[in-house]
Amino acid sequence: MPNRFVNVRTALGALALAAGISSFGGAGLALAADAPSVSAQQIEYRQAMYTVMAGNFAPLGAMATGKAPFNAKEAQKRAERVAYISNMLSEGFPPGSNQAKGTHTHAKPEIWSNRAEFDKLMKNLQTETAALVVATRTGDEAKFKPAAAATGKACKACHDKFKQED
Ligand code: ASC
Repeated sequence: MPNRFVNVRTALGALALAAGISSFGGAGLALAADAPSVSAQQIEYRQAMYTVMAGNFAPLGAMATGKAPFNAKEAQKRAERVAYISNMLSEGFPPGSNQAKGTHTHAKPEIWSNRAEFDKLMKNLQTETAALVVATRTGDEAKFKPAAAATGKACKACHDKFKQED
C-alpha cells in the first residue's frame, strides 16, 4: 500500500492520542468520520493519475491522427510523461480499494479478481509507452505515428476489459 495513505491514518491516530481521546470516544469518532476513508483517497489518487495520463496522451493522439501538426519536441515531452505515469498506475489499485462510499469508480471488480490479466495489460502499456519515448527521440514522424497508435491500443485493451464506461 502506498505510504501516503498509511501516513494519513497514522497522523489521525497520533492526533487523537495527542488530544487524549480514545478512538471510541465522541471526538475521536467525529475526527474519523470527517476524514475521507483510505480507499476513497486511493480512488481519487488513481483517477488523478488517469486524468494526467489523458491530458498528456490527448496531444499525442491529435498529432498521430493529423488533427494537430507534428511537433517533435512536444511529442517527446508528452511521451515521457505518459511513460512515467504508466509505471505508477498499478499502485493506484491496492487490495481493498475497489469501492468507497461517496466515490464513484470506473474500476471493474475483475481488476482484483483477475489481477494477473490486469497486470499483463498494464505491463503492455508500459512496454508501448517506453517504445513511444524511443520513437519520439528520433524526431521522426513516421516512427512516432505507429508507436502512438500502439499506445492507444494498449490503453483501449485495458479499458475494454476492466473499465466501466459510466
Ligand atoms: C485518450 C484517452 C483514453 C485513450 C483511449 C485510447 O486520449 O483519454 O482513454 O486515449 O481512448 O484508445
